[in-house]
Amino acid sequence: MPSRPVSTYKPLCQSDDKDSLKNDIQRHVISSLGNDYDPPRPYPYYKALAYAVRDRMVDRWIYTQRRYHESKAKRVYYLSLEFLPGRFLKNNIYNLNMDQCSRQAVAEFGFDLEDLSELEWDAGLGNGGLGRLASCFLDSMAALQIPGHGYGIRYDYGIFFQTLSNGHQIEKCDNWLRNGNPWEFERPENLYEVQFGGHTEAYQDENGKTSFRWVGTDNIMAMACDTLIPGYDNGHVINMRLWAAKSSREFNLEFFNMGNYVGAVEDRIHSETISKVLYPNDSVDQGRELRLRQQYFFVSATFQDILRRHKKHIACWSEFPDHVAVQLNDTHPSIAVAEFMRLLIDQEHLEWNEAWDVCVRTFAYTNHTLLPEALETWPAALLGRVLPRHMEIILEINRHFLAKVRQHFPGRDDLLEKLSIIQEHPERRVRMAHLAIVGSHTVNGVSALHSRLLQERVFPEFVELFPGKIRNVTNGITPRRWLLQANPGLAALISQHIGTGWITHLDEMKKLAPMVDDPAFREAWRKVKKENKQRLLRYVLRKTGINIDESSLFDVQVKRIHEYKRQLLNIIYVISLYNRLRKDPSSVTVPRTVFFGGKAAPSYVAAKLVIKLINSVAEVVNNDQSIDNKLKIIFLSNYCVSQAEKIIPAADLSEQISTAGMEASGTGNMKFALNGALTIGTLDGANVEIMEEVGRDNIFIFGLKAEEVAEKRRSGHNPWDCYHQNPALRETLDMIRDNFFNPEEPGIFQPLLHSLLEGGDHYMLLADYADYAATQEAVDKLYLDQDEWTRRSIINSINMGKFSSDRSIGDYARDIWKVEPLSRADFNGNCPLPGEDA
Ligand code: 26V
Repeated sequence: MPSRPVSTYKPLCQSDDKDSLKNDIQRHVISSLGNDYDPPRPYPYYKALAYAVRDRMVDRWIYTQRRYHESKAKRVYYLSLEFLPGRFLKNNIYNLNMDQCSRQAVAEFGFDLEDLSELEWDAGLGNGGLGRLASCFLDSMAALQIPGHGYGIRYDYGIFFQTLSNGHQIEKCDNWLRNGNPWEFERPENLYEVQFGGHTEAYQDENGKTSFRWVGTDNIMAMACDTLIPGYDNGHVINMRLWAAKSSREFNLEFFNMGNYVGAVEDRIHSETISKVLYPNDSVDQGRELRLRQQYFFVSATFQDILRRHKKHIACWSEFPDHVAVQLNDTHPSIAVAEFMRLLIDQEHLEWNEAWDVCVRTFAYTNHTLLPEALETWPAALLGRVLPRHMEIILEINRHFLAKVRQHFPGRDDLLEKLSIIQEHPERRVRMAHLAIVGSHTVNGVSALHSRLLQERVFPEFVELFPGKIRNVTNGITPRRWLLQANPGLAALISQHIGTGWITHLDEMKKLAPMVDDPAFREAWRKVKKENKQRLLRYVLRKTGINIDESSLFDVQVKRIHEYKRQLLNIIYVISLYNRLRKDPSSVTVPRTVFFGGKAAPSYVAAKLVIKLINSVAEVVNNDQSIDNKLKIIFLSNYCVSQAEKIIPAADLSEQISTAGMEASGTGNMKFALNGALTIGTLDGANVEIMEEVGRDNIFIFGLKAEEVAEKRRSGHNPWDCYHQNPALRETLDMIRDNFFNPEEPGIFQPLLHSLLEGGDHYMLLADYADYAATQEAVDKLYLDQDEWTRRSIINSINMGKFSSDRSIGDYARDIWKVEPLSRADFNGNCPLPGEDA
């Protein structure tokens, strides 16, 4: 091969000074957007700024990809059906360390960077924690200079847009690409064909060996759309490649020539539905064919892309796992195990055992939930119809696997049924978690407790069979978005005292420990919180027309609405507070504003009813003049990443109150504590580790522990006992029963009461109520001592080092992926020419 010519390319617009940025903004307004630059209008200037920022990432991105290529570094592929990046503008500006000059540049056009940033649509290609985790992880891979790639689907419609009508959730479609997306590069030249349906055929290859091919398929094209993810101030830019579905018929002239023009277009629309919409997947809604097609579509395109990139550089397949690590974000991409086996066997003609060894050494799988109803399974009939060859391969994987089980547990036929990848009853289904476990070298849970419960409760037989395979990597969040960018006041205060090292080494926040005893520092800390609260208050006034008392305790629960997350427990306590206020306003010493935010899956009836209840209670409470403005309830519609950035820095109290043993980790809990909120929470998920880091005295822990929940469920829990023993609770439940908050729609909340009292209180809400209420009183008591509250707020924030996603990614890189960061030296040199390796 001829060697590549030495690059003479010089960056076109790398200068990060204000004037060159201004110049580029104006150039883009004119030549990229075709607008008059005078008078400046906000939207074109937002977009032009985005283009000018993107210009400054492209060179570094090409350069980074070129370094990956030349250093032959091992790479990580993070496969996720969900990413929740939120808005990009400020994130990219901060990561490129361009905030000063960007602010100045737009100011000279008469704009405020914050206002321009608000014009960007929030990219919501995920449901909640799992998707946001994927985006935090990409930020950390870029920050740590780990050769990494994110792969997913470019949905036309992300998570639905939530509005409220008479207190009910209404879903609207999230047409996030309506005004175009200045951050992405569409690559119509970068297409792969993905097969569906058809059937399989056996044939004899040239050596007389029986091989299989998959024929008669319906094919769809996958088009790459790339978004650049810059690392923090390090010149490293990684790629998030999302696939958009395109019809293959578009390229088939014959189809048109047959005269069926309209039919061809219809067919094209049908093909392109594959990447139309993100599934709101956290309700029991399984077995949807389109969802399976989405999973395979994305996996197939991704593997074609990975193999294209690596095939020519490896001497033999057994060294492939030395170059490539693939992380499966939950079971959603786990069909990849069967797909990679298919490629190795049918196309590369490896022997089964050889292929299997390569496969297992390539994959690792992250489990994100213990809830049995949330573990994905596909009807075997459906999988066999959509992906016939994969079904055969899965059965073959299972045959080999069960042989191993028999060998390991002789005579234990009961275990075969438990461990099998195929569930036989009541219907034949493929258990994707089993496929992922068997097909991976490492499986991890996302907090210490979750990983232990996975080992002990969900997969004990797998632990015995594969000792050491199931491990823990505790989740984390990126301090760039969740502190530097979301809370500039606090970030500045911190940097003033300890410098800016914390931005990439969050552990350094501990250097602030001596400041806890400095009254002036505490005062400054309080001042920042106050300003953040004022900012949120203005937002709430704009959005809802409701006036909030800025000195009230801001008590916040924002997350998906789910029974196990127990927003219902929170609102029941709030009703009891209201009752106390009605009887005697002076009995409540701390005014509270209780914030709720979150979406319910559209088909999740109970969760939607909780939203309605919160809003009904809010309506009554917020309009009751007799309670001296001591309680307000705010349900903020359409909770999303950009709204989280406004809410979290303003919170005093963070509600993390899931039934112990049910929240795998939580990541909101980390964001709140990092921003100085105190947590009221159960010993669930990562709350346990947060308590360990901040100290038992600096967190409000209540309720049953995971083991106690299990024990109570076994021995029988009688919710009526709680009802009878607690007059305040009883009064509250009676009010709901008697339609106090919903005289116009009597009876609508009965299903909620029924699940608590008649349905056995599965989520232990009544069992935990008394302790929760008592702990809320301890919260009030502490809040009266503002100085002590602030002290604990600081202690929380400065001890969050462990929960940086840099630590999580460091753990994955070292223990699971075995990849090394590229050294800084790799990033000093000439900019390369754009190469074929992107
Ligand atoms: C899915 C389903 C589907 C069936 C009904 C119940 C149910 C409940 C939850 C889910 C979501 C499962 C995957 C998920 O989003 N897990 C979240 O992952 C976060 C990142 O690791 C973690 O912080 C959250 O605790 C975990 O719920």
